[in-house]
Amino acid sequence: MTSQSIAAHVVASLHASGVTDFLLSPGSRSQALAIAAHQLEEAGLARLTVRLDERSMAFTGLGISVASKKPVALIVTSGTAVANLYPAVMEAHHSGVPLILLTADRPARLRNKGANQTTNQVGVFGFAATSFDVGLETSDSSAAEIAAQAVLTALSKPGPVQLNIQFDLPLSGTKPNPKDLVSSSPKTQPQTRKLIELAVPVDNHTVVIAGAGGHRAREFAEAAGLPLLAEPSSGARQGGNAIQFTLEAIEKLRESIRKVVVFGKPTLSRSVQRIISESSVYVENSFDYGEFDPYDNVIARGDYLIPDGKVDSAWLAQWQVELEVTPRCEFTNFVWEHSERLVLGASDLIRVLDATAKPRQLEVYSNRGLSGIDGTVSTAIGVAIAKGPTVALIGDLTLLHDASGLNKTDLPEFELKLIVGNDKGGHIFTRLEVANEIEPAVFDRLFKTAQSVDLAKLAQAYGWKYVVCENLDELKRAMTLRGAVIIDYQLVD
Ligand SMILES: Cc1ncc(C[n+]2csc(CCOP(=O)(O)OP(=O)(O)O)c2C)c(N)n1
Ligand SMILES: [Mg+2]
Repeated sequence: MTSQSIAAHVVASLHASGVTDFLLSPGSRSQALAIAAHQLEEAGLARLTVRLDERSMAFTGLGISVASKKPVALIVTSGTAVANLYPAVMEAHHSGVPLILLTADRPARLRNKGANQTTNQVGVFGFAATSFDVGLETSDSSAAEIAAQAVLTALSKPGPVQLNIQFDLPLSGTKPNPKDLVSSSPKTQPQTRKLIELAVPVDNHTVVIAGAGGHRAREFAEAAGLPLLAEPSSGARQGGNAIQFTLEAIEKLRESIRKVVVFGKPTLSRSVQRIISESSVYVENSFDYGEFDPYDNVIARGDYLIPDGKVDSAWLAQWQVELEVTPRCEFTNFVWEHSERLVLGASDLIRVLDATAKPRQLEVYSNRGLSGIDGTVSTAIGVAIAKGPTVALIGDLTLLHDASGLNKTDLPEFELKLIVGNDKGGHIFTRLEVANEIEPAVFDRLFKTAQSVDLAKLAQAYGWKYVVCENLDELKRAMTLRGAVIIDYQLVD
């Protein structure tokens, strides 16, 4: 049981259980895992993506996993490197993304003794990741079994699983090669779930709501003839039942809404939360996003909802309202209508789309597990690596928060347009009550945090193409650029 044989057996076992993407941030303690993952890639059995910053690396892995719908393994060295996985691990826990966290560790005998780069890594992610500790005494075959179990756990929950592996000197070698171990590795497959159906009585006071993960809502709404309020990231804002001007329509019809049928996890608007809190609620269980009952008013839930009846078309017709659109809305709708694969940042722009986007068929991703503005650039890079040409629509602070995610060193070629709605600070906060309660200068300092970073230089430093746009014609031209592009769209209200 050398470091290298443990690493090779773990990597081979992960592959046998369906992991084909490995991501790595360089380090010493993790060298055996790095070598094993590289050998698997050399054999044509996996893709290895290397990124310096563990936080960016983890979000890139999250993007790859969400887009490829497969478990992904992340390799890091010991110490603070492990903690840098935390934001992506929390997001993955709350959105059901199967990440396998391979955290290299010192031997357990060195814990709590002042040894360099040594801490208590086991279980460091708390509730957000199931944890296994692979000690020095673990045999190669047991390590392979634990790795297979880790994938099974990650897929069954679904969510992140930590495989903490202790390594002693010598830390690496070149044998065995994991490609020779794959066929003899244990194979696991999650059991298929038995779905419990639930028939939901529907009437002309019922609406269907789709939050993140709620793509099944479209099918239900169309079968029932009901209006569909689908968040842009739900994958259900499509077809004839999906409402375009959602918030305006809710305003008009609030009094008539008595029952809501919820798919996924809605998070974007207070209006939708209000109708959920004031109605009888039926929920389709989301295995990715978990429990949804924030107002303790769910009447019934099932794994697969089917409508009991069909409502006459007059109710749906009432939801077709018109609204005069603002420049912000024209900008977001332009992007929505000119993208086939879209990553949405968590802030104001996704909410503008929620209120106004025209239903259409496209692939949408957004970190709505915890709605962080961290890691969005890296998540989008992951989606682009996994699936091909991608557009991301993000705010200026969201770009800066993950500026180190722009580092393309060692990444494979990818095609990503980062469209930055640049309003110089956090526009979203102008919608909060606090905006009217404190002095404008204090508001600007505590919330808006107007940035004056030179994005052209930032792009140049990291080797991205850069173009600034003042209007939609310029944006249209910028959309024809290829490769890694930052489009700095000047948003003035
Ligand atoms: C990691 C993290 N920190 C802080 C927040 C709180 N937050 C939400 S939106 C936002 C500002 C976003 O500004 P920007 O990206 O420019 O988008 P805009 O609202 O201006 O479109 C902040 C700080 C968060 N969601 N996630
Ligand atoms: Mg902004």
